[in-house]
Amino acid sequence: MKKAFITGITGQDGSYLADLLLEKGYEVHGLVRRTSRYIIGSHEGFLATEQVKTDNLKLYYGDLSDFSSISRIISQVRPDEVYNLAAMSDVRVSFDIPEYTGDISGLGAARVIEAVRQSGVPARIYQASTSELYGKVLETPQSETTPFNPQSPYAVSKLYAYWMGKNYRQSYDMFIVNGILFNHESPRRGPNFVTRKITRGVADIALGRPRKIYLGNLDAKRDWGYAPEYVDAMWRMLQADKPDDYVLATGETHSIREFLAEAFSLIGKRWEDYVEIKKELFRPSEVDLLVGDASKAKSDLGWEPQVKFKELVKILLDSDIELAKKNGAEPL
Ligand code: NAP
Ligand code: F7E
Repeated sequence: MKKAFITGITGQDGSYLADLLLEKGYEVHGLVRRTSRYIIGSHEGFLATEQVKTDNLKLYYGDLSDFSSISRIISQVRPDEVYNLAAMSDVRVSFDIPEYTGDISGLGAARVIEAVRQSGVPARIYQASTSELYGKVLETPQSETTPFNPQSPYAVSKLYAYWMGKNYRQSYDMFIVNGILFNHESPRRGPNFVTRKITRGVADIALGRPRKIYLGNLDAKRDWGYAPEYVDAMWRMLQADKPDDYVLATGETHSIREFLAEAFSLIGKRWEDYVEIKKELFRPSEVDLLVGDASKAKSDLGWEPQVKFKELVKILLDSDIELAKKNGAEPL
């Protein structure tokens, strides 16, 4: 039975990846923090209070700031595959806590890779890289050969992690891949990211609750895909014959304004009647346009995303309407 170790297992991608690997018959080991949320998805209800063993899922307390915890778990578990998904992943917040962001999203990756190296365990490593590396883009669409131009402490810390992965691959012949993933969303997306922020608001409005949605820059464009499809490609990258870096994207780009228009059209209302722009929600430096070229992932990994923009908006909105019916109104 193959063993995988996932950091960030309580996040959007980690929870879908755990589902996928358990389905494939893996033994899954996950890193959780004392403050971590419940494990979501099909493992809903497993509280991270101690090392919980439920069939093939085992959780360990640790933190990407704590080398000893990562090193201990890797030496103990001896995983075949390590997925480093943990990060301080909020781009806007990274401007407020730049040092912490560097420690977790940058140095944290170095700690994981170095812990694997020191352990001598021949694990394959997936590093969660990001389209934010392209920043103010120098080429469109963006592919694996597009130069990076990061625009936030988050992106700069992820650039360090990206290069540490490449450096260890070259220096020590380790199997390390960088997945350069464009934005991907789902009902498990954190509520502060713009897609869920919008669909949670629209869900309340659909149910007749009084509501404004406060937003920043509506002109930014993103290439939004569906998270469950993206975690499948993470797994594919680690099954390849040789380690490499891959862009995952849909190849379509839409503005926040278009996302709003689509979500509101599904409930037959005008977004202009419900949205207020707040200066403080703009970022010190913005990433204006992202659109990815995932043809390398298609040719090497046989991966092609199926869920595109309109379907994605509907998936998020339907799920948030169901959630709003259950939970009542939530503050945005
Ligand atoms: P997410 O939902 O924000 O999840 C982040 C995970 O990191 C959570 O499990 C969180 O645990 C964990 N974490 C945060 N700080 C930690 C620390 N100090 N020590 C250990 N764990 C810590 O992120 P996601 O959307 O699933 O994304 C997964 C990864 O891909 C991240 O590295 C993100 O930067 C990157 N990425 C995401 C996208 C996207 O569009 N979603 C695109 C490209 C790259 P808690 O539950 O304890 O907070
Ligand atoms: O912002 C604009 C904002 O926070 C998207 C992370 O997973 O994907 C994510 O980063 C856009 C930006 O995602 C609000 O200015 C307007 O242009 O949903 P977001 P992100 O910054 O693209 C990348 C690939 C990652 O790697 C990251 O970890 O939407 N926007 N008004 C707003 N954004 C937010 N959050 N809130 C607003 O009110």
